[in-house]
Amino acid sequence: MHSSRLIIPVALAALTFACGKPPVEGGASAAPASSGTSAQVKQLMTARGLSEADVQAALKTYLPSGKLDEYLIFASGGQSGQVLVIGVPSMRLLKLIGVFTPEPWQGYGYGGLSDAVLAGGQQIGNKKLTWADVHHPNLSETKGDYDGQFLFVNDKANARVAVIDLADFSTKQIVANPLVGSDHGGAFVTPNTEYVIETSQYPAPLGREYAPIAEYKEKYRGLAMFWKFDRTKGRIDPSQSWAVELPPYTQDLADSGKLVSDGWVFINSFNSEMATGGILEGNPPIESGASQNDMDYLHVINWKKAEQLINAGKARTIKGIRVLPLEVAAAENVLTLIGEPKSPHGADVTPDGTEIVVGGKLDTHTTVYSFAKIKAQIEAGKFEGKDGFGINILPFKDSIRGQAEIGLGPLHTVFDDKGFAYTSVFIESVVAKWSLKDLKVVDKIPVQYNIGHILAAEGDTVSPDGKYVVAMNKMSQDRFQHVGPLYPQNFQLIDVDTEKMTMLIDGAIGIGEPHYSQMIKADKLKPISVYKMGTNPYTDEIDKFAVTPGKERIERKGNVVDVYMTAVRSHFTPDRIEVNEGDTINLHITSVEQAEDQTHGFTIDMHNVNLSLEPGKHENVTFVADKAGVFPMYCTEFCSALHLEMTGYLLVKPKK
Ligand code: K7E
Ligand code: CUA
Repeated sequence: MHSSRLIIPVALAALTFACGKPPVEGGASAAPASSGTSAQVKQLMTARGLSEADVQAALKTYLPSGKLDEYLIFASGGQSGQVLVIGVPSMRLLKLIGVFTPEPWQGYGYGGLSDAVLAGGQQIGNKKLTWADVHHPNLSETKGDYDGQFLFVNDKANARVAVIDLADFSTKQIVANPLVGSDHGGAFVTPNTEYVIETSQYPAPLGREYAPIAEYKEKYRGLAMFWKFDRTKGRIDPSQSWAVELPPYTQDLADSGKLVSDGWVFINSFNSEMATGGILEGNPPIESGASQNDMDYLHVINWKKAEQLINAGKARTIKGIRVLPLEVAAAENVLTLIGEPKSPHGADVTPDGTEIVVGGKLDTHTTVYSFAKIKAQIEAGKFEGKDGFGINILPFKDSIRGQAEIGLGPLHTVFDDKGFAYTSVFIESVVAKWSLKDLKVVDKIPVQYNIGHILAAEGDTVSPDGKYVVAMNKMSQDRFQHVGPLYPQNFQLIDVDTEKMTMLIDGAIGIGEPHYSQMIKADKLKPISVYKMGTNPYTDEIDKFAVTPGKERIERKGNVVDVYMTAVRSHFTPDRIEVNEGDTINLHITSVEQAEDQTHGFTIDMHNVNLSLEPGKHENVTFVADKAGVFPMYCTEFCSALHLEMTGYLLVKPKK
């Protein structure tokens, strides 16, 4: 229990300061206890049942109208296939970026240029993928620090990676991995974003081929994909990308080395038993088959060496991707293994790049591996043996600095600026703060409930900020109003600058299931406000069909009709399109607005076309007018007082 006398005046002092008066020296005793505000605030606290701690938390998270958040979280939207942008400390949802799933407000996947981006990842026959299981968003880095330019996310379900340009917060590219059927250790970047790393999860024959499950050990494989990122183009270049073949151990999470460990990648894994289930055939389920051994394997990849070998022609090309074969990776020590305690999850490199922290789902420890020890042993050829695939195994005891006793079910670890690590502890439902110096837990805070990932302000960079940690909780029973049997997930904002960690606020996430997020200082982002007139946002160039005011027209060649249209408050020109049933219509439409936040939308009745026309943006739409009739077109954004008048007709004359 806190003493109410002490803290209310502190809160009031802060309120007074916020109102423009100077803070009172001496805090508690000097606060204007008799002022009207004080009595009112006290009354309000009583009426709402708020403690002083609540008021402090409110003062730390409340943003008056017009005040901006200090940080932005880029959060996985989970099965929604999207990315959430959330402000900190307010925890307000600022945007939902359409990535793998069509998003109507942004006109993403509704007839315009974005359709080609979405189609980029649709690869199996005629099966159109319309969703994804987004796990890990990662911001682009320069020298190991977030640079605010790009965001990458992986789709675990279909093994794809997307590139989002933070100049306009929109998805520019989706690449599908032609070699594997699921991914997890992605989309992590190397410290200068040379590569976006995507490692597989469930082993399968490379190249998405068939092989009987009885041939698991011989034919099934894991993979570490290195997607080459071309920063000037802002796109992944598949032709320059390559991969390293891995044993079928069910690789899990990955992280890039940084600073001293730049050039290396670390991946944990959780099924060294190579269990394949077969419950009906009398075998144990995968979950127990995969938990027999006391140790699984941390995979250590020397990617700079792998890159040299690839360039030296040591690769085998599968489905157009150069793959460094397992035998070569093993023989050259591009890939080495180290034991890691039972069913690990999470592999996180410390900000100084010297250590790798691995959580042990079924172990109570996090294990801290020393990169210096790992490297020295690889160079000296000091191995304790080989696995069944001929890969050298480093001795566990000689590769670690130690283990931190964390609690039940440690998963992921993030870092602050003061030498502390924060680990999410799933079964115990806490965040454990521990010192990297002596590996001792110094504080724990309960979370509600069952935390998965955890994130910290700039927490994956070479220079974390401290300040905030967010617990990304899988369950939220009793935290929010009941909304049926599928509960919101709960992002809890935690202040880590206080002596003991303090809970600040619950953030209900109405889209699931988010896995990972990253938090960047907002002033590192430099998004544009308007596009240059006529810009095709997917080429970043002025579109060759861009329309300038006065040049609007309709051109007919046989049964192909090209419509050159502009949008400006509050009309489309032309506003009447007359065609014949069966005509193909190419609609070229440019927003000729240049004023900030003046967005128009464009839709045509019954044609499943919906565009977002931000100022300056150009869109091209092609469709067949296959049904005679009168179809209203209108603007879908309330753009002006005469927004409802921003309309017109598509008139399709019936065939005679
Ligand atoms: Cu732990 Cu996919 Cu990173 Cu979920 S993962 S929590
Ligand atoms: Cu333009 Cu409404």
